[in-house]
Amino acid sequence: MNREEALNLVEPHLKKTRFEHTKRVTDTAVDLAKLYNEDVGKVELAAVFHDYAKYRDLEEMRRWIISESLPKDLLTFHHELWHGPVGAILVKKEIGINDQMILNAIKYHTTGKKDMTKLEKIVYLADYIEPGRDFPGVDKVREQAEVDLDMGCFMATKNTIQFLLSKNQPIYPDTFHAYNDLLMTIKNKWREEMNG
Ligand code: DGI
Ligand code: FE
Ligand code: FE
Repeated sequence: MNREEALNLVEPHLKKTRFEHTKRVTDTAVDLAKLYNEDVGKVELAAVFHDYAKYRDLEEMRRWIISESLPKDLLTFHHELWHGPVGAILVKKEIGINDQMILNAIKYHTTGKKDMTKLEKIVYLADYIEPGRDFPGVDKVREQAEVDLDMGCFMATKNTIQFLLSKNQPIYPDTFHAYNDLLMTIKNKWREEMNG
């Protein structure tokens, strides 16, 4: 499936502004894939379908979480967290994508997680820095994204956590796991550079 075919399949599921966001995420993700030597075809598909379930009926998503044995604690957190994991299920069932690497990049694109693959990091970061985003501090993340993929992801996670804290919003455990894991990775890299 090429980019054009994938975009045609996702378009009917999204509002116009979300479809535009999806195309910008895809362009951004492809740039990152080239920069960090990841498979462009896989990155492209994961990015095109990352928000596939964004506008699914909440009751339907609740049913998928239960019937597909997704983590039950999702149900006690904000429903905004559901479209990633449910999206991965639906992209497999409805679009027929079976590549687990791609499905996981969709699954974890909102929260991140511990031990993200390069593909997961690229989609996670592209979603945060695509040119339509206007988060406080996003320009600094865009700069770092071109220097170090882990540093870019770390800054995106840190900003997201800070934003959620400022709004007294609950923070999903995977978001904290992403933060801790990326911080450790960056610190280890610095240590190696100092000793190297
Ligand atoms: O789907 P998008 O709008 O393109 O972006 P997204 O999937 O990254 O994020 C959707 C929302 O989820 C965003 O407003 C931030 C929020 N979010 C991310 N991590 C967490 C979270 N919300 C809660 N409550 N807890 C989290 O850990
Ligand atoms: Fe999303
Ligand atoms: Fe998105």
